[in-house]
This record gives sequence, structure tokens and C-alpha cells, in this order.
Amino acid sequence: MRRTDVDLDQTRSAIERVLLATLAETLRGAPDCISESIRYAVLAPGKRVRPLLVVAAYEASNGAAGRTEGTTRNDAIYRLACGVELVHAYSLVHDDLPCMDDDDLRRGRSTVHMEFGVRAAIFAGAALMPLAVEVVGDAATELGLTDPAAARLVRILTAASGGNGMVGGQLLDLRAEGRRVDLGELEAIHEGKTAKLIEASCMMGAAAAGGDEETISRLSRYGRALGLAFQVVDDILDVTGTPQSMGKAGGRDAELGKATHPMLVGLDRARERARVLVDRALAEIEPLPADGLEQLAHIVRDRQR
Ligand code: GRG
Repeated sequence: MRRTDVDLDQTRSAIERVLLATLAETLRGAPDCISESIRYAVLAPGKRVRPLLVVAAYEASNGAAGRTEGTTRNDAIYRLACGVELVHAYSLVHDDLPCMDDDDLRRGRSTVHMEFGVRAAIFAGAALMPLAVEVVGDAATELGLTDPAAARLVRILTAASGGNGMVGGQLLDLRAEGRRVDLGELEAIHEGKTAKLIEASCMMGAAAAGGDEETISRLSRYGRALGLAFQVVDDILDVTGTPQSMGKAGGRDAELGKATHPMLVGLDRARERARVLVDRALAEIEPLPADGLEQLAHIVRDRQR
């Protein structure tokens, strides 16, 4: 079945529905301060790129086997996708903190620490990471995966999120503020803080579908290239976007003295770099029935927010 924008919108709606239900189920019993700030952070209007990638990678890896036109997917794959979105949500909450990038606006709203206070934002972020692991474990059970297959999903997610991934990338990013950085170092920062979680989203979808190792590796390379492109476009939008379109303050990278592609090579060459990376991602999925992944690559390249 060829995917359309309508199909993508339906998948996004299903992700929103399962996010809401998952938080209702899993936050029961958590202190109000934690559950309210988590709901506020997670349910804010994000683009949901990472969970959309999980679902699209699942389908590209035969995860839709047995799904015929007009039938609905099992919620289990959306649950898995939500697990990744919870990690992403945590990273945004902590990224916005005064000791990190110190931002007041995110997704068109006050950031979590502006709304609930710094302490609540730290608690919310800290609780979101284990919650994500819990949700991935539940999704694996619902998908009927074996214990080793479930453990592999958790490992892909935690490896991408930790010191060798997103957290490590964030540290490199902060350490690079205010000093000269070359393109190689910049790309290493982008790989850690942004690309690894995007890559993990693709690998998790493929692994959950029971995709073979060649397909998982292909989607890993697709995700890595797309993740790098995602951050280049993010840096471009920080220069060219408006607070209205972005839902957050623009020009922050320059204010914080961050190295970016537009700063190092100019806007035109940064745009060219994003195009090259997206083409590299697209070449990886050529042999697969991957209309959803193709559509998402175009969205990442052309996005305005
Ligand atoms: C607290 C020790 C410690 C570490 C925290 C904060 C952190 C680790 C990592 C930050 C990683 C980060 C925020 C990278 C930027 C990635 C990025 C471009 C985010 C924006 O993603 P979008 O555009 O956002 O998908 P929406 O709002 O649409 O979901």
C-alpha cells in the first residue's frame, strides 16, 4: 500500500491516543508534581518524528505482515513508538533547564521548569527515562516478542540514550560552547545528541518486526544519516525560523556560542549538507518497501518547524 499524508496523519493520531492512554495507565500512583509535569511535557504538540520512524521502520521490515488495506495496526507498535517519544521528551525537559540551554519556550508553550519549577522539571525528566524502559518492555510483551528480542529493544534504546549516545553528545555540545569547533567535531556532537536516538527509533521498529540483520543494519544507516540531517536542519531553522513557526526562541545557538553548520559553512552549504545526508538515507532504503520512511525523510529535509 502506498502511504499518503492522510496515512501519516492517522499514524500520528494513533500515537497521540496511545501516548495519552499509556501515561494514564503508568502514572497512576505517581506524586502529582511528577505526573502533571510529565503529562505537560509529553502531551505538548511535538512533531512525533521519532515514533513515526518506529512505526514506518516496522512496516518497512515486514512488521505489517497480515495487515491488509483498511485494517488497523495493533496498538503494541504504537506503544513501542511511545517509549522512544518518552526518552525524547525527557531530553527536551532537561535540555531547556537553566543549567543546560536555559530556554523559556518549547513547543509553543512555557518550558516545564518555567511552568512547574526547576525541581519538578528535574524529577519529570528523571522519571521519564525509566518510564520509557517500562513502556518498551510492555510493548514487547504485547507484540509477543521473546525475552531476548525484548531485551534487544531495551538495549538499543538505552545505548542510544546514555553516555555513548544522547547524554554524551549533550555534554560534548555544552563543552564546545564558545570555542572553535571543526566540522568533524561538530558532526560527532550531532551524532551523539540527536542522531543516535533517531537511529535507535529505526532499528527498534525493524527489530520489533523481526527484520533480518541486513535490514536492521540498513535502517540503522538510514537513521544515522537522517538524524544528522535532522540536526543540520534544526540549526538552519534556528537562524531562519520565527518563534511563531518554531514554537521556541530563535537565534539561541548564536547567543549560546554554539558551533553549527550555518555558522561554520554558511546557510547555502548547510542546506546542501542536509540534502546530501537525506539522499544518503534514501539510498539505504531503496531495496525496501519503505514508503513511510521515504516520506519521513522528505519531511525532515523540508520541515519548517
Ligand atoms: C541531564 C545529564 C543530562 C543529560 C540530558 C538534555 C539531554 C541529555 C540531551 C539533549 C539532547 C537534545 C535536546 C538534542 C537536540 C535534538 C533536537 C533537534 C530536538 C528537537 O526535536 P524535535 O524538533 O522536537 O523533533 P519536537 O518538539 O517536534 O518533538
